[in-house]
Amino acid sequence: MKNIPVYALIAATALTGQACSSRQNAQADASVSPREQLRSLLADVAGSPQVMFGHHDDTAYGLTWRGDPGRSDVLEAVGDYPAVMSWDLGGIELGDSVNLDGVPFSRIRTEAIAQAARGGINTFSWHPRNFATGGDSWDTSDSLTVSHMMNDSTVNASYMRSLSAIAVFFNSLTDADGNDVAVIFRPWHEHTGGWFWWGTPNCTPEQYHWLWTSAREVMDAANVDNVLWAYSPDRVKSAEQYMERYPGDEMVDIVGTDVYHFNGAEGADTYRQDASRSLEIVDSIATARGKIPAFTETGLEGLSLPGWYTDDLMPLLRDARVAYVVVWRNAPDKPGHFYVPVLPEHGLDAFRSFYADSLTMFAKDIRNKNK
Ligand code: BMA
Repeated sequence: MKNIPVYALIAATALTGQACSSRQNAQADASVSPREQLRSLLADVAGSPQVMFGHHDDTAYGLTWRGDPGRSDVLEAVGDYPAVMSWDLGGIELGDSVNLDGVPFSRIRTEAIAQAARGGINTFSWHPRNFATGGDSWDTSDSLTVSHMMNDSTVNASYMRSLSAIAVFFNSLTDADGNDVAVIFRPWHEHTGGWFWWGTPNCTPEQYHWLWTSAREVMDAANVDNVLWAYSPDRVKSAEQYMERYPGDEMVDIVGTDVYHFNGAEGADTYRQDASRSLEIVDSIATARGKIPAFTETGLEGLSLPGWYTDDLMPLLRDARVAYVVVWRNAPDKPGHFYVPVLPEHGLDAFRSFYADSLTMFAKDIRNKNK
């Protein structure tokens, strides 16, 4: 059992509905791959009243620091690391050594492996440049971007090289014993909005589908077998809208949604309504298709409402069926761009109550679950 990560001890009772305990399942089958162990952990938590808490770039930097070993704004606030850490691969397509937010890919690798060693989970998004224009993910100036990626051999080759670089990165995630570290990959996110070049107004459903299949084909050809794939549109109004560009059951393991809280107190009702509607849709689709539901991104930038974690987020999580929730980053170099409180006036007390509540799971809760 030495080589089995901590979540090996949990199996997929939620998805399979099997009667024996999850611990028995995994012990009976020591050959369960790290990816299936991760799926089992996620399914297990999704089927419970609890939710794992996640934070983007948690141990890479915080509001007032960058790169300090072992540091985390979440750890400093509540004495524990988040259960889920989110990272971004943007910049890997340029061959850069640091990502678009200045985090070295070598550091992301080390931190993701450290997070897995403490029993936690890692999820990766990708904000790639615009392959046709050389602009960033938010460059929507060329509505033929995906068409160029498909049909222009030079643009296509550069995209394929980027996918290969991602495959190399995922294949490099191994623990101290040489076992795969399984992670979540969440490409082409928030496509129901119009701000990214892969968003709904900027490419056709067929082109969006091709983005998924091409990514999947390159990963499969490179034998990447430590990845669960997450589909995460921005807020949606209906299941039809959610499914409009769904790449297919064979392509997706996790269904999620990204819904942010804008406009402070004035925006609270809209946030509650939009998030609960999107999360209900996620739940119904996860149930119908045997997928894992997740709240893949949320947050209130700058925490202008100090009670946000208990007053706004917690009620949503109590009603939703999700395995995890991720809040975005505490940027040291972008004033006001933070989502986890560091100072009391931004709601440290509420965040500590959120942590102490039996609803939420942080890193130690995953470890304790297996004792
Ligand atoms: C956005 C912002 C940007 C950042 C990007 C990728 O939401 O945080 O500053 O570059 O995510 O992390």
